[in-house]
Amino acid sequence: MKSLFLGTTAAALIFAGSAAMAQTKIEGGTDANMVLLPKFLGILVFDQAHEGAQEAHAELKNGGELLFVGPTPENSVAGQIELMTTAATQGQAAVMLSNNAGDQVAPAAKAAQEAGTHVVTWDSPIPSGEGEDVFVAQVDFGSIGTVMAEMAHSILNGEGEMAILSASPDAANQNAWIAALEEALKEDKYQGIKLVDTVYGNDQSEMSYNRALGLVDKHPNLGLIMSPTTVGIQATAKAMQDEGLCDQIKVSGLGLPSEMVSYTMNGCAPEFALWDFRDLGYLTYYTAYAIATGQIEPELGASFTAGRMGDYAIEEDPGRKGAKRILMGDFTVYNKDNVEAAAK
Ligand code: RAM
Repeated sequence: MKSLFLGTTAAALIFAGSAAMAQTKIEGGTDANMVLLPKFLGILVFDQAHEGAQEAHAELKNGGELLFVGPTPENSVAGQIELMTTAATQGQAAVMLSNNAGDQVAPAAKAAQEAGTHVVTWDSPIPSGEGEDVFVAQVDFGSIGTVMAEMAHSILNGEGEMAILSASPDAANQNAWIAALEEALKEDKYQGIKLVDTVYGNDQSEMSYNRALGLVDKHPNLGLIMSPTTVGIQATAKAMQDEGLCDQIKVSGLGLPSEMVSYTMNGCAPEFALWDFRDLGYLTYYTAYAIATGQIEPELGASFTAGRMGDYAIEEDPGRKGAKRILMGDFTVYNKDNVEAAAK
């Protein structure tokens, strides 16, 4: 009896082990036309994601086309919806979308899926998850709230007024991160930090610059502007520097080291965070290609090896009920000790 019991347990363990290791190695060589669709063209981090996608495209010897198309900044919502519809009409195998259109893009994304075009989101998901095969999440969205709360705490020494300068009001990623920050700020540790305002610069430099100055006028006791966008944080830091305000109002959020290095070294933006957009483009391409070529199903538990980046699995998205994500990983916090090396 005893040996039978052990035998069954051992068999179960072996079975569980082999199931956990069942990674699909993605084979290249099948043609699939794919579209990388950022929020809009002209943002450096999206060009970096494109480079990562191009790397994967070459590595997988995809004889199909990789298109990089996006709307103009002023027409982002309508433009994204139109490009999604066009991709479906063209019979593209997959669209990789960084969503700047909230749930307004969902009907077009659903129609694309019904026409046989897979929709993989990255950077910014479709909030409802409708019309989306899976979301490639750069980092855990909840943890961004904690990281921003921590940076605010260390910059303000635990006490002071903070305002948020975001991207566009329809940007699903920034909206989720702001909600996560507000949640994190409820902790006792952060009770000295007062969030006084949230404004939107639409990921456009000049508008962000002006909105940052608007915050300064409106809030005489402001100590920090937290900007969870690479465009917003750079424009805000420039505005504070141009006005000679860096001693009074600090800047933090999500930024690109090469764009932020001078503001970190001169003290305007002592700390900020980000992840690697090239890796995000590479992993997104692998995911979309694996799905579009039928090598994995976009279902919970599907797991695969994404080239140089290793193993990933589709899991439930803790932030969006019923939606699925692949979690890329962690991000880096930059300060004067590491920003110069990262900016190279
Ligand atoms: C901007 C975009 C992008 C976001 C980064 C942090 O470049 O809004 O979607 O991920 O900031």
